[in-house]
Amino acid sequence: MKIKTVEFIRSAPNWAVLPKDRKAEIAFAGRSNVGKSSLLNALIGRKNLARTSSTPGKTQALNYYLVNGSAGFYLVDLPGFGYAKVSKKQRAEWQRLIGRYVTEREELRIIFHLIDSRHEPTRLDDELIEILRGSPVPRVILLTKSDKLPKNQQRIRVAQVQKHLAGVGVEVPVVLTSAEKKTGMDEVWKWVETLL
Ligand SMILES: Nc1nc2c(ncn2[C@@H]2O[C@H](COP(=O)(O)OP(=O)(O)OP(=O)(O)O)[C@@H](O)[C@H]2O)c(=O)[nH]1
Ligand SMILES: [Mg+2]
Repeated sequence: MKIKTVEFIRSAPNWAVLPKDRKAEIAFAGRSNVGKSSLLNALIGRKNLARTSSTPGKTQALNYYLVNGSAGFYLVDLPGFGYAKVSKKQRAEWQRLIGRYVTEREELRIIFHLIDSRHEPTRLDDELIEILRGSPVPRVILLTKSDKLPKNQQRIRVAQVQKHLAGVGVEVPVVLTSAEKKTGMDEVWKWVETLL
């Protein structure tokens, strides 16, 4: 994928303000702090275009980044799924927006579901797996922060997650990534090219 330009377009806190220009969209979903914004930055080779933070809850709306201008497509950075430190009402609203987005958004071509490579999928990961099961859009699981995992653990972790998914009857590709070390970026772009 040749990336000529990337620009931040808008931060959309609700359905009504999603872009209306019908460009293809690629979404990054996952629980708060899993590394969605960092991965997006690593993919486009920019340090901090998508704002990241060691404190969960940094991304608080659907953030749209336009790649390659008017003939291009959007990368969409989603708010952390199930982020606990906002009000119950706010959390429910985001959850509903994310749920509606992944099931109804016609422009959506791929959903990357990010899961921390260091741990077994959590309850929140499972909740998102269930929501995504209702989506017609192809999805790929990206295991994040693999640089924090000893080398000999990395393959084992991929296999464990695949087994976990098989256990709940979900069959999707699993890719090991690190935004820090840029691991897996070519493979992620390959999925984008295949499904766009
Ligand atoms: N070692 C390592 N740390 C990472 C990696 N990716 C992200 N992090 C760190 O994890 C923390 C969270 O990263 P973000 O990219 O802000 O996570 P997010 O999923 O966008 O979080 P929210 O916006 O709160 O939902 C930051 O401190 C990052 O530096 C990685 O590949 N390796
Ligand atoms: Mg973020």
